[in-house]
Amino acid sequence: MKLCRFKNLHKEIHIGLIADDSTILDLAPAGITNLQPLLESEDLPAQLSALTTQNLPRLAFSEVQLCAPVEQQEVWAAGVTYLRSKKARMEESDFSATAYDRVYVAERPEIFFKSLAEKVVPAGEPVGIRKDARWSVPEPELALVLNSRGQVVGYTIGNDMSSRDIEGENLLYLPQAKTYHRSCALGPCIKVGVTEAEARSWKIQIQIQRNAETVFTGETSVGQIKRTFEELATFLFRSQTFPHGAVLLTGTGVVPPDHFTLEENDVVQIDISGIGTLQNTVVRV
Ligand code: DO4
Ligand code: MG
Repeated sequence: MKLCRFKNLHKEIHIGLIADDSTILDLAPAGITNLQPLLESEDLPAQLSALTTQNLPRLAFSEVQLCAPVEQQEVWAAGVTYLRSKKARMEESDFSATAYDRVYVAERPEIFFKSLAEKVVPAGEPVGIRKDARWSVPEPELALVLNSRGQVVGYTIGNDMSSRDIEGENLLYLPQAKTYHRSCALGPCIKVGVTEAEARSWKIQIQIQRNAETVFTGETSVGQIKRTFEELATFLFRSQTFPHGAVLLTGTGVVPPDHFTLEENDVVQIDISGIGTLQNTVVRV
């Protein structure tokens, strides 16, 4: 089952349950006006199944505008969780190579703050590349949706937009390389009722188009992530509280070749087999 946030024709934000490829069930008449109480539910799949038996209004996708599937959750990101990411970072910077090498095998994962919910870019809106960066890439990542108890209650697609030249120059510049205007996209929906084992069989694919031509494609599998979801969530929640829950990006396993940088108007499409498609154009910010 897939949950989404959407704006209706009156520009009101509602919560929906995606019924099929073309229809959304509007949960507002069932008294559900926010995601958070649902995500805190002890048995979300059962609650959603019960909702499907109600006679709720059905809306066509063409009648709605999807919003990012976050309300007040902070968005965090794990890094260097795939071997491919470790190798790419070590090549990118002599200065930081040892740090990336060590964190890949360390007990404590790399976890960094990525975005406030209100700054998250939804599917269909532009993601940003920094004006002062020369080497910008998308990072297609599975994102864990966590409730306030640190439990994985769903999954969405994340794009951890990054400035590799800034990150490579000095590790202390990581927050500037990772967290800037329009640097985090999430969407299009939250897939619920899926075990970690099932999610690990999903494929992550990315395609970048420039002037209607494909300039990069890449693919990995969620199963290539070195750490378990529970391990990542447990570290995020250590000595920290998230009363609204949190979203945690799980790292990238797809890295374009070193000569590749994103340009304005490129179209980035990320597909995760169990979730759907997150597509955004690129704007310089
Ligand atoms: O420290 C670098 C960031 C790594 C990252 O974002 C990733 O591996 O996805
Ligand atoms: Mg990343």
